Amino acid sequence: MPDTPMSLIPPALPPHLLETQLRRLYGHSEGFDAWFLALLARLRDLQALRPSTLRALDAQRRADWFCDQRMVGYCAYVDRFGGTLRGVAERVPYLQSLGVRYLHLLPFTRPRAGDNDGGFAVADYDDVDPTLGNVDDLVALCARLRDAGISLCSDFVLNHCAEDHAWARAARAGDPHYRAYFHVMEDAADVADWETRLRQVFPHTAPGNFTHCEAMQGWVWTTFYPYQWDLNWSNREVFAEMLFALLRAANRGVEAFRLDSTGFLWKRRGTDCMNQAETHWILQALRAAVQWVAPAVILKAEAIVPMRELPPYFGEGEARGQECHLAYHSSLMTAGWSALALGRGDIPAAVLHHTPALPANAGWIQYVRCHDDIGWPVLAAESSGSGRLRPFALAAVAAHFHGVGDSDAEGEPFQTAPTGEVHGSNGMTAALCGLSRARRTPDRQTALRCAETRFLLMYALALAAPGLPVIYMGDEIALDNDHSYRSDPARAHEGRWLHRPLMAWQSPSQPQLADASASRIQTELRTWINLRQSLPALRLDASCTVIDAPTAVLAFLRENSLLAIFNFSKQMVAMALPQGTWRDLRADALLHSSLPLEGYAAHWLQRTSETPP
Ligand code: OTU
Repeated sequence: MPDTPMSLIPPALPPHLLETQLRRLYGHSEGFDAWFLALLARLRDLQALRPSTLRALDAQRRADWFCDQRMVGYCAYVDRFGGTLRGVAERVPYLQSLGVRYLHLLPFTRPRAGDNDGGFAVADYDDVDPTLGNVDDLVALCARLRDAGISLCSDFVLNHCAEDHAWARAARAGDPHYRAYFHVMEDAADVADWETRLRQVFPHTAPGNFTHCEAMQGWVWTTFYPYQWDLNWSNREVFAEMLFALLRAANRGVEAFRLDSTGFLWKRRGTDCMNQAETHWILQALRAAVQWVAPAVILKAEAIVPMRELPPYFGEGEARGQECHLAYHSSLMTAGWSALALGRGDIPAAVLHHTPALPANAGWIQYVRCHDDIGWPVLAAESSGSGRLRPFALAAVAAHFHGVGDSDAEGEPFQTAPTGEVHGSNGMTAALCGLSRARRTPDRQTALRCAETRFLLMYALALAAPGLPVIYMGDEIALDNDHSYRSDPARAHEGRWLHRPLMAWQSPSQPQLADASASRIQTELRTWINLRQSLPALRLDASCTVIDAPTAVLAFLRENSLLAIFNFSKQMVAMALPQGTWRDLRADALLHSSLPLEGYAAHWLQRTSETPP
């Protein structure tokens, strides 16, 4: 268990990394000292403006507040979950009944008019999407959630803003100050040179990383969609503007920020511009400022990169533990799905075994699905095999979830690149686990039970793995894919809307259940969540040790007392148990020496003694 963490009451001065890292980034720029002192003054203003209720939270909150095993997350679009921010507030009792204590609402800031990548093209960081409510509604929702013991996590889209953001409009109007907020190439050869090393995020719907803009008399850097203009973080004004925007949101009551597309921030010629050292200096400076002004607030890196590239996002060396508090373990998520497709528990076992140790008061986000595709390339290194892990084909995994061959999955490919290498897969958990297909199968009881077992296996893994587990909206009632986007001209091009269904409600506290499967999944998931919340061995930062198991099985010990076992094959497999006596926490049975695992079974066993009876 971590030592009693230090108090969060802000010290008289900001953590030294604020100045150290800002000097490394911008110290060469003209007038840096005066700029830095002015920045400190603005930060003190934001400290003074921080509401007393939030300062009380700062004072009482421990540095490890988010590490408790009772922290279970939920991720949802405001409009698809509650219609508006007020609708979300009305459904807080429902979230409480699910055991949720961390709510990630997808972007609710004012987005670009028209297509806006689900809100990830931000036109105003300080305003709320008028279709969802207003700033007062946001402040009220944060207070309502706080009273209910739920912490709001908000996206902070810091790599880019919308092309109709005031900064971009001013730049297009010829203002040189704001033109410098963006990366503008005036020469096609320059663009071609940069492109040679850059990755393609949307090779199918938005190929290339630059968009020509007549008004800008050049090409603007657009890693994502053409209307998402990458911000120039080598410009200290961008740092200041974005820091102040984040802290103003923190002073409205946001307690966690999902730093979107964090890996892309710093552009360096001759590289893929991913995960650059300067990106970490930026994040460490942001962390230092946040810790000074709003110490109760945490930062979550959204860096969908192989897990070996993730430790720097928590801070290394002199900055160890001084960058982000959380990061998505997308490698374990994709490894779980790979295991399900191939019947190989050894794949997530290898990923868990090689998961890097993290600083104190820092951890992973564990998840099954989210609003994005499953991005298979994060597992490229593991798929080529290493040590005892036999190679596996990510293309075969993706094909399984696209329903190829005898698969009963109903996922769909996302952004298949022209070169054909596997990119991503879309689909709700129900569709990927075969439950959608089973629901339409005549003699469906067997198919339903098998699909439901696979579904629950995936969530029992996310709930037991080291980290903070986040449930994706609709999974808790086994919602299917939503195909309606195909007939919506504004969304038809964007396959990820397949797994962004609307929640239907009987009442604000009870969603509409589609069928008996939805009811069984709802009941079973709540049982696993309640179980997790009673087990200190499942704290985010509790140890995790993978133990030997048959190839089809993943088994790991948490704090040497909670043994989680998952059979990723359809066949029965016998699992030899470590010495001792174990209580199966679902079957409430005492076990020792071995456990027969049904197909796709998940078991959590608690050690009752070190010695067999
Ligand atoms: C993030 O995506 C968001 O989660 C996506 O919903 C946005 O489209 C995107 O940024 C632009 O804001 O940045 O670290 O499906 O997984 O683009 C990787 C592709 C990201 C996303 C990827 C991800």
